[in-house]
Amino acid sequence: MIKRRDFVTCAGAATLYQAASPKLLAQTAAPAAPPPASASASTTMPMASAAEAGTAAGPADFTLHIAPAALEVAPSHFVSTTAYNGSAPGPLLRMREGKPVTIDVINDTDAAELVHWHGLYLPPEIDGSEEEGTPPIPPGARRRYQFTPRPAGSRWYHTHAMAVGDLHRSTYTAQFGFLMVDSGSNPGRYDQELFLALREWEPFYTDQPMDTDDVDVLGPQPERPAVLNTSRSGGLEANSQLFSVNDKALGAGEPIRVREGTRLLLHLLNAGAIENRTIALPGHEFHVLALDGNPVPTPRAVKVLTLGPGERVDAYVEMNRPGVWILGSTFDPLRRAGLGVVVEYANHHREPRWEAQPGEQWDYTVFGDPASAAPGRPPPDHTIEMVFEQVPSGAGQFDLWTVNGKPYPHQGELALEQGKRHRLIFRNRTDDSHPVHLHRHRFELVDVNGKPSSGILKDTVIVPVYGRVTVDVVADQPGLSLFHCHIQQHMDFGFKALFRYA
Ligand SMILES: [Cu+2]
Repeated sequence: MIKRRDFVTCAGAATLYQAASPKLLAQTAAPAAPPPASASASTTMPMASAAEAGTAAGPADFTLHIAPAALEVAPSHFVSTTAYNGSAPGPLLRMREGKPVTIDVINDTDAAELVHWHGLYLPPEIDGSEEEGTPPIPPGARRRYQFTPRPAGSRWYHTHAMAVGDLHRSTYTAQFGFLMVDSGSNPGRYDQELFLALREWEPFYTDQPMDTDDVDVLGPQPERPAVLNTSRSGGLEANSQLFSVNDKALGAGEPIRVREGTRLLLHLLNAGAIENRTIALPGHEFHVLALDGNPVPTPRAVKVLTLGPGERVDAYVEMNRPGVWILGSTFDPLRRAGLGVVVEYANHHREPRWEAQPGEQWDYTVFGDPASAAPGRPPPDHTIEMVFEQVPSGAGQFDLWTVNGKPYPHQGELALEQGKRHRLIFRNRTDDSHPVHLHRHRFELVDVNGKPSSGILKDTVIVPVYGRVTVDVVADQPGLSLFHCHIQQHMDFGFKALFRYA
């Protein structure tokens, strides 16, 4: 399939690995666990808003400085961006479920910013969405957030500013980081823990047809219209030619160093703004434990993982195939353009090896309850249909994206009833797949393109090309909640809706 997304110019990029300097940077290889103390704050600056100000003026548990940064993503190739504390990802915010935390955020940029705490149950005033009523942090200001983290699991934080036509803003920048909410329960045995974010850099707009690694075009496409509207040509789309895991393109950083017989626990995140990514580690399997930080009913091993922007996968890997391997994109042009990291067994030194991964496709439903064991699910109290459509060039240079026929804002028609079970039916009538995210809630997958599912809880789900995904959400978080596609350009041009409690 040819689309404008995910085109990669191979010229130059193919040599990225070979050209990589042996410079050692520990970002990728070290178990990333900066202790809270390393991020403690001065409290001398005035609070930006009394509303969020803590009652005590003590030090924060964590401090995030939003500021311009230059990241050396490939050897001598610096990316000018905006980051948290100068790094990508920003500091790991590790906290305990139910134990209150204080986070100071200082905006050292010249634009208003918002930090969204993705996957947490937080009040709308601090969730980090302006649409919900969170106040932006003005340029030069500091704001203190205090909350009690829950639920436990792999969460993350990122900017929720709008980019609109500006590729130097919002999730196109390096403003993202991991946020782990630990519970008292035993996470299982592992020897090494890694936090790996998939990223693209230096995005640009293009109107040229491009190759794509979208595999879900092979799906059943239950929402494909009988007659496709091809009367207008599409608008510009964001794309990239430089990719990385964390802040290093493949070969540019230290390898992940492992020993045979150990177990590697991976916390994976697609922190990109543009497209779903599919990755593999040849010779090894990912034992998937959790999706979007929520333990799955049926943990199992798979050869490939697909993550839409905003999604997380927690999986362990048994290190039992000694050698030097590439953990990276299954789409050759993306991997050659940096989307990967080298995994090196002790005492093994040779060119990193990649092998194609034919035949396996990502399927959420394999991690659900087996039908025989599925607990009875109560019928929904309400059903809400959400139809996603695209208006080619409907926003000037860009396409417009609509939910139920209208771009954001809507007239308050998406109402939730407190305590009730709502069945949301996502109908994707476009030839893009959309990772849609609901703030402040988790939903249960009920059906993915005709495959029933039970017991999988998520906050972001890919609705495939011309596909249909049904989820149940129990309305237990009063207040406005934003729903949107996590592809930045789609969100910027209409693909948003607010849920309110009736
Ligand atoms: Cu989208």
